[in-house]
Amino acid sequence: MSEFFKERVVSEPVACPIDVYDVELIREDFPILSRRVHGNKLIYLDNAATAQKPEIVIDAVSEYYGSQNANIHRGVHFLSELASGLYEEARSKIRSLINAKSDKEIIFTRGTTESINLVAFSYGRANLKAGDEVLITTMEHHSNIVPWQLICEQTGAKLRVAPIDDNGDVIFEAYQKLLSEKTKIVAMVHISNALGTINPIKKMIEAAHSVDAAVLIDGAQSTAHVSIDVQSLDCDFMAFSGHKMYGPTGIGALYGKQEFLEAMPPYQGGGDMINSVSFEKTTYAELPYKFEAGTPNIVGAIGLGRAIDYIQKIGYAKIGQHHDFLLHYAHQALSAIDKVHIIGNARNKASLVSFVLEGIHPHDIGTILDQNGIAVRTGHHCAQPVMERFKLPATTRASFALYNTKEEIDRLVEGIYGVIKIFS
Ligand code: C6P
Repeated sequence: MSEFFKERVVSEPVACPIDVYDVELIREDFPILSRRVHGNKLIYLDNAATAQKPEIVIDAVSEYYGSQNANIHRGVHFLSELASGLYEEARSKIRSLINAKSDKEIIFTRGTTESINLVAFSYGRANLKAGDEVLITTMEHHSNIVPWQLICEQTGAKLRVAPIDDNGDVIFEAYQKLLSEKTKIVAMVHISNALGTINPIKKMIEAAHSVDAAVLIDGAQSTAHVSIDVQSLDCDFMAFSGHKMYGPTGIGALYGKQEFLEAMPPYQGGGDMINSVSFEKTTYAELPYKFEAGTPNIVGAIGLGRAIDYIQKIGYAKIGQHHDFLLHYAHQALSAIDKVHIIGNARNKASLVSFVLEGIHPHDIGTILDQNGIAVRTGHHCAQPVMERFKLPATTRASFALYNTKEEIDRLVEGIYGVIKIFS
């Protein structure tokens, strides 16, 4: 058995965080949670892949198409102005959520993946050259690896990778050692989707800035879990997705410091991103429109704005406490099962648990759990280097949201005992 399969010490009397709100009331806001799957009550524990949507988000989408639909920034007619206003209001909600200085610093994108590609292909292409380095960590999602590989191939820059330890924490001293005057960009995940690790990004950003590297934070898993203040973090870019924070799919945002975005060339060309076009010379629109070519996902942005309202109504403090409660309960319950090994025991963890069950492939676990109505993710979680680091082909991952309950974790545990029985 590998070194990192050391059992987490569960017998220690750890104070269990207490639950802070009436989760049953919250669940009423999510219509999908009352559906059945294969004849069983749905237990949705795949929130790191995408979260379910509260009624107010679903209503926003239907209201938009039912009574507000028009293209934005193009017409002087009533509906166009209405839709433009709602779209821009959503931008302001994002600005306020992450405490950016100005709406100009919020670019709507399809999500985290597109936001990172925007930075790689605009900022990266303009600023990297042979001999430069881009630093990432071992726990990155493919979305924060492949764009950098592509841009390194094009510019001759080199991709460096900061290692992680057996608990799933970045080895800070090794990270620091990799930083040098060659490091031009540091791109790192805030919360790992495969391990749950919450990285100490403020300290890591400070270290990156000490060598004058620009820093991009992959915040895909952050905005559903923790309050973000980009000014206090002092990151240069942050990418995130709406669908993981109870908003629609196909919408997300890139935060960029205004001075960075001003200096960057456009990422795509088309309508709405120009000031004037002629065959001789085209000039670009001001921020944020310079980076929003073509008709955007208007309804997605409006839905995301509503999701932000929803999160803020509950508040990150309460959400965080509920998540801690679920994480703690799940860790205790899962590690008490013989032959279950939790992968990822970082000092600071978000509410997800990746685990393996000796001798049983995660896909078999996922398929059997599904028959019981339990949705978990199995596989490499688009983080193959993490699997390689732990010498595993895959894990099973249960990821919790603000509507999950302790009873659902009990059902997961029962389901796992059922899997063990089938295979024994
Ligand atoms: N992780 C998961 O099941 P998009 O697909 O662009 O919304 O997000 C990409 C992404 C980037 N970074 C991290 C840390 C992520 O977790 C994700 C998406 C999902 O874990 C789908 S692979």
